[in-house]
Amino acid sequence: MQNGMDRLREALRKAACVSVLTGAGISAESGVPTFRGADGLWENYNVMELATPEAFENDPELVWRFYNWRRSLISRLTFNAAHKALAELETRIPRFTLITQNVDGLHAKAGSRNILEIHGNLWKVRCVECSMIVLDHSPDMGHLPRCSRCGGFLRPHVVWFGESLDPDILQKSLDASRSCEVMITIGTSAIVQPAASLAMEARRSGALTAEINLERTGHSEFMDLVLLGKAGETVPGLLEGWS
Ligand code: BV8
Ligand code: ZN
Repeated sequence: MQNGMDRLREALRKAACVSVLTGAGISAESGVPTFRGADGLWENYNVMELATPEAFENDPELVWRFYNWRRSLISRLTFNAAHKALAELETRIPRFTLITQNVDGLHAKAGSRNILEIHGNLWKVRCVECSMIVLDHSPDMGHLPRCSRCGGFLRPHVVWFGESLDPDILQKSLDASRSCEVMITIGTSAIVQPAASLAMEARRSGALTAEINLERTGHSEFMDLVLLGKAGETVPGLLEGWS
């Protein structure tokens, strides 16, 4: 009986179209705190209460303290072997789409190209007045950064809870989930919607679905393959013996 890793390796070598959905777990070994792990709290705030438009409305300085804390932390971190292996995998698959829930920018740093950042990007800020988007890698944006064009407040260009995803990016993610032969989810608790529904879309469209995670999730029972282990070890293993 072939084990899960062998079945997934074989499917990847034959596939013309592969989609991958990543979550906070793929960045955990880089030192980026996950949302629901023990380190999911910041200064005894619940992240879920800070990553909302209401929190920004009520106390923009507190929300900026939270995001500046994440920016300065992540600015000192780098991608890990799992990010690197996905960038390598992309070069070997004719049509490869990386859909990420993460806003840390580590996939691009590792060399991935076709990335759909469905929850935005921590290194982009957006003006609440004129909607200008600026890429800014400064670790700390200050307590109430302003737009250089119109003086409006700047906010992190990320999708907060209760906000809709960019419709174009969401459509591309759905298309990539429905058209792939293999869909792999890596390091996601499969709780946040609509991201979590993408793997089910792939399954409904007949793709081979695989989950890579430290532990089983609410999706495990629906996946064809469940590979339990650290992303930093399991994902590079997909390339083994594939010259
Ligand atoms: C929307 C950006 C329409 C911000 C993020 C009730 C039921 C169902 C849905 C809802 C509901 N009420 C509200 C909703 C919708 C809500 C939602 O899904 N809520 C959840 C909590 C139930 N969704 C939304 O609001 C979305 N918008 O639906 O729009 C709409 C419009 C108006 C009103 C209603 C609806 C927007 C969601 C986007 C939120 N923004 N990020 C920021 O980052 O600051 S989500 C945030 O959580 C991150 O992006 C993160 O990636 C994401 C999901 O978490 P995971 O990535 O899965 O990470 P997590 O910590 O949970 O799990 C880590 C996993 O890794 C674990 O399984 C662990 O075992 C594993 N792991 C750890 N280490 C490793 C590992 N695996 C392998 N190796 C390791 N080393
Ligand atoms: Zn502006």
